[in-house]
Amino acid sequence: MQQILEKVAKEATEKTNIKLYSRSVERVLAALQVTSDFWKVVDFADQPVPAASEIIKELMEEGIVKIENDELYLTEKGLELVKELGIPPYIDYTCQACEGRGIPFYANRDWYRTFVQLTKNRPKPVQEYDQGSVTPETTVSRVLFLDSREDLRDKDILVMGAEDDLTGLAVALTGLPRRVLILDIDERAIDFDNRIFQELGIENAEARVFDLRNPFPEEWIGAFDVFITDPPETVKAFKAFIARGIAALKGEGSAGYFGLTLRDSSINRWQQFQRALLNDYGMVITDIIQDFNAYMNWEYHEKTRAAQIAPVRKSPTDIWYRSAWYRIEALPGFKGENIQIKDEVFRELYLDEEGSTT
Ligand code: SPD
Repeated sequence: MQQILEKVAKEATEKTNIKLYSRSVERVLAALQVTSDFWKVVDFADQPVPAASEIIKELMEEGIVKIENDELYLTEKGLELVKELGIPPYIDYTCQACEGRGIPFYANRDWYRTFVQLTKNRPKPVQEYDQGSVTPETTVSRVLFLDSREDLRDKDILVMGAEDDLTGLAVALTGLPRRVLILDIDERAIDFDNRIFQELGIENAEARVFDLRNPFPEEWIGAFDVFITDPPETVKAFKAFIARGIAALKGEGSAGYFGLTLRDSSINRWQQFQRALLNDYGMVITDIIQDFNAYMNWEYHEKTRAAQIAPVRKSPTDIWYRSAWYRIEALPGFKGENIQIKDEVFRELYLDEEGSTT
């Protein structure tokens, strides 16, 4: 029986070019015992979409899973398999009050109310820039988290991309940092922020259109206490966003915050990034809060590779895309990279064999 898991993992690895293990198949089988929704299987099993999809297709070949009316079910053989191998159903003990973040977004009701009120007419996420905004509860929790790590008050803060989440705006609205600089390629997000700063007379925050594939000008290097970003999980984006963010940090004790997901990348990619953070950039990872960031579904889903390769045609109906929130801190000898990411097809920043939701 155990050999079936190994066989499925091997075949799925070959077809997706993503390294998968028996454990990956077990995670999918655990999820399938509590949901028939493919997108929830991806969520519960913490597998990249192409991996979850291929594992399910292989399990169907083996007669372990079936699809009825676009819903996934374990067959008799599948039920016997999970029983025999002792694979328990997925269990969710997530704290309902803080949604698993360890920080309740309502700890500062004023920040939450102000943010929700001011962002009612926020721009809609677009596929071109891999946008998919986090919930307002997530954005405000990011600010609370910063504050609880002493990375907010009187700090110079750089927000790099992902401003469809409006994290830079939420940070600036507290009035607590010394300076906030928001960079994003999307003019709509930048105009939205600057309009609010003007209306409210916020003078220490500024939003600028900037393509993060380009190097920072000298005056931004070593100029910030904190950077915040939420890049795609490709190696190119890691360099453009996170390595560049590290280059913008002032010194030891300066911190970086970013999201990494397991929906568009695998744990192998995480290992690669974590090694680079520690060995190449001299940073320490102080926090990883799994599923801290919850993303609202995006309207362009049907046009994505994720939708095309899914074993079902049904679109997600509920939140299923989440990412972990990382905090890293600079140690003596740290160094970032401020290189030009050029001559790349723009979509290569967002898509590779593991990523599929752009
Ligand atoms: N395309 C779907 C939305 C993806 C949003 N980006 C998440 C990046 C996580 N680091």
